[in-house]
Amino acid sequence: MNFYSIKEPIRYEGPKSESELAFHWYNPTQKVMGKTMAEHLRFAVCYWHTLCWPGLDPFGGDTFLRAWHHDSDGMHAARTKADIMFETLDLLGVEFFTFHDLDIAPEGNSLKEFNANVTAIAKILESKMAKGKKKLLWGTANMFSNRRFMAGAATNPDPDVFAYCAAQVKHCMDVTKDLGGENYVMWGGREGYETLLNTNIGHEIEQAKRFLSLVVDYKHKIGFKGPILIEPKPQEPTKHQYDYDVATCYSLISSLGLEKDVKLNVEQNHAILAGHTFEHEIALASALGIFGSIDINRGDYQSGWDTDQFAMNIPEMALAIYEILKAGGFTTGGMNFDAKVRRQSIDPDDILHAHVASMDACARGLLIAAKMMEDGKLAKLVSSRYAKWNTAENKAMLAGKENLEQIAARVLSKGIEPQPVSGRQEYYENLLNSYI
Ligand code: XLS
Ligand code: NI
Ligand code: NI
Repeated sequence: MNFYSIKEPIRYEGPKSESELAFHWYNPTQKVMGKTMAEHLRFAVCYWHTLCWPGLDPFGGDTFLRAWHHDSDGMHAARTKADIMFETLDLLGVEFFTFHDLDIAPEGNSLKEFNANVTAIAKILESKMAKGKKKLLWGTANMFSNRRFMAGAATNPDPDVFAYCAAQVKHCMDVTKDLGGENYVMWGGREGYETLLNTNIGHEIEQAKRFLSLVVDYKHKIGFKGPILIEPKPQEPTKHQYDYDVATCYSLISSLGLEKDVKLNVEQNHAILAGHTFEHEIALASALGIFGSIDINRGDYQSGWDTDQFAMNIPEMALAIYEILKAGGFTTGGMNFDAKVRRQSIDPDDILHAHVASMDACARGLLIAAKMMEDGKLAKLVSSRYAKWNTAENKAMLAGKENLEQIAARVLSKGIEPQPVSGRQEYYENLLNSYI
């Protein structure tokens, strides 16, 4: 039984095509700066928004009425979801997918049962992946839905919850490795607090650090090659989350000296919730040497929560992809669609339209960003802004070859008086528009 109305994979037909369900810009085999679009963009379909979310909001329930949400046999529902995930990947021509353990299999009545369920479904996924030439971008453990996590996962005041999380993550890492997952993600939605009145922040941070160290040790123990990716988010569901943004995560990672093993999964919606732009977060992660992957979506600029809409804003994509190209492109990372159709988009095909539209927007962003790279005007302007740092004297200053006193003496003896130079913001902005 097919879930969608079409059976043949959606094709690239070019910008002039009037087909509703075709790629107009995303042409997987088209070469851009020496790589194909598919190699650049590395799209992944996520399990949770695509197959698990039933369309509810705080004021209303299930609008999608998908059969498997009402299936009393949890393992049967899990097999249905697996079938539909691979149907989706095939129709879209997408190579990767992502999941939480709880997305792919039912919890059962104990961790033992949950692990067995996850393992059984992973076996099914494994054979579907081999048959369809599909790959796992990353796996992750859901440590936020069950009520046991209401006061936190690894940062819960109760050490039994910490230990339970260790056991759950161990199993999810094993499964991710068995499926050839390219990364392992940790998003700490409950790692934070609701009120300081009942919270010992120092203790909770110590717990978070211990947990991350345990995970990295285990990654080495099992020979998991990919990085651990932390996904920063400032709030929601918790009022204040410890993995607030890229800068905050860097301080956690670098305090443990784990910059080689732990990178970041940057999400657009989380970036804007933290008061940043998406491109800021990508650029900063890259500058700090911890850029890993992205969750591609779009937050609403008026709402203060994670609306997880499909990314459609082409100039915004261009700026984000420009930063990714500057960073050298993805290695193990990719673009995971952490995005859901709106709850009024109740037709199965809406899921296809959403992905196709967003993949086209990303492809256009890529083409624009590649023009910016190849033209090189922006990069040249920026490097000329910093050109004075290339003199021997200034290089030495940056390298720490002079102390504060020596610098002060040099300024006074040479009579150095800085001459302000225009930042030319409007010129830069116009230059950006010329590529779009
Ligand atoms: C929630 C997060 C979540 C992670 C995976 O806001 O984006 O979906 O990507 O746990
Ligand atoms: Ni996400
Ligand atoms: Ni999110």
